[in-house]
Amino acid sequence: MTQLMRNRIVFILVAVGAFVLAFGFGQVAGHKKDATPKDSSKPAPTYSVKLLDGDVLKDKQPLRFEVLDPKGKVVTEFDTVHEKKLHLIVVEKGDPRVYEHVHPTMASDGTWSTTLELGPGFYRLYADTKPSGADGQVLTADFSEPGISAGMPAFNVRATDTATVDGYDVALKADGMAYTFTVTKDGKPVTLQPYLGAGGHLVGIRTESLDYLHAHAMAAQGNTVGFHVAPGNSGLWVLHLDFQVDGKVHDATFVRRIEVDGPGSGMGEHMDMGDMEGHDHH
Ligand SMILES: [Cu+2]
Repeated sequence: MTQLMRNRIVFILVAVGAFVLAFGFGQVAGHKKDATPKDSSKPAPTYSVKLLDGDVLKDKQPLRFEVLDPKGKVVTEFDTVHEKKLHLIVVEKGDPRVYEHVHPTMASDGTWSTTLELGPGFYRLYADTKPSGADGQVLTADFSEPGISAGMPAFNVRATDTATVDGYDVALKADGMAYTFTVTKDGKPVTLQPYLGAGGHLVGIRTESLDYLHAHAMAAQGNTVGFHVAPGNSGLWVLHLDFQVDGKVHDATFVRRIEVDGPGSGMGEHMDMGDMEGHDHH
């Protein structure tokens, strides 16, 4: 089998997986379950993301979008949360280990834009933002980048408790929902720096349903940073630890099977626990 054929097969598998995700789980991921059923069968209008160049992104074309309020009006006023007005997380839908966390810029008319370093694939974006006067929002949209995938290694469904990124070794110790990460380089502890107003950021994406969680660490202690995670649903989660050393941000990726007691909330949570840095949203 030629490399090209292999790549094509990988791409087809990714495509099939993404369609299964889109149609099989889209309903679950797209709507927050309502705790108190209302008379109306229609969901209340909410904030949304509108992609401005369609849902197919070609050749490193910038991603451009607007945030619309429940009436469909473009939002131009946002509160700063963790030093940014909007945090954009992008994952590959079939393999959430493929991940970007960027901070798009907004033009005065409310057009957000950013470049992404993605290859061909099927993606979900999470715009983590707080329109002024509204609650914090995690808004999602899907897009794809056409072409032949370079071919990711097979998805490793075994839980991992170590990760290596850019020469840094990161070890995870989980005690219930308390997750502690320790970062070393060449066997020696490093000094973690605050990143975007926290000791570290932890983004979790549940495979299949693509639930989202974002936790902020307490201030890092030397080379150790701790989180309390609160996933809404049991399942296989991909965790991305964003940490900063010597002015550079790194992403350590873990796969964890997380069991949650009782019925899940359905959507994961944006949580902000034990945050010891001062923030303007408090
Ligand atoms: Cu961010």
